[in-house]
Amino acid sequence: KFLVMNRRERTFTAIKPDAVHRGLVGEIISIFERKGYKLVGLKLVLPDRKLAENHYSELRDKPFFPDLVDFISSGPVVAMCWEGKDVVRTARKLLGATNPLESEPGTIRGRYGIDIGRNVVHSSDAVTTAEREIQLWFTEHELVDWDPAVARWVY
Ligand code: 3AN
Repeated sequence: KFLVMNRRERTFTAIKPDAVHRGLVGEIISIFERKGYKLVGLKLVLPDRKLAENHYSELRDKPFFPDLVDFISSGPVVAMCWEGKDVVRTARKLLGATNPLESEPGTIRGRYGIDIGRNVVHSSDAVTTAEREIQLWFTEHELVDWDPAVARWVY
């Protein structure tokens, strides 16, 4: 039972405005697809300040909070929900460290990010955070519960 639950773990991942502006959307989605995760939610959003403030509410006392809210609501964001075994923690590994001096070259941030405030992608930092963020960004009917095993046209 645990294994079944675990395989169906979900996370919220977002491609930030800097990456959308730079044309990195396909590249980033591809990394998650090829890793083996299942895409269950996907949309392009222009977040308003309320959504941005809510998303980063845990950082509201940080000095960079106003800049962070300005940035994330400054352009399109690709909101995604990915599903799979241990996806919350593994997605964070694919992203790499927040600080560009610490993100390994093989990671998304290590490959594409220079600035801590413009760091290309976001992904939930824990299962409980993921639940909150998925609810914040998606309605229930926007999440598609499809089964890759029923694709009979894949030989
Ligand atoms: P992560 O995005 O890796 O979970 P958090 O949650 O600590 O990191 O920070 C959220 C976002 O806030 C980061 N993605 C980054 O864009 C921004 N941020 C974090 N630390 C700083 C900082 N020292 N200066 C400017 N922006 C920051």
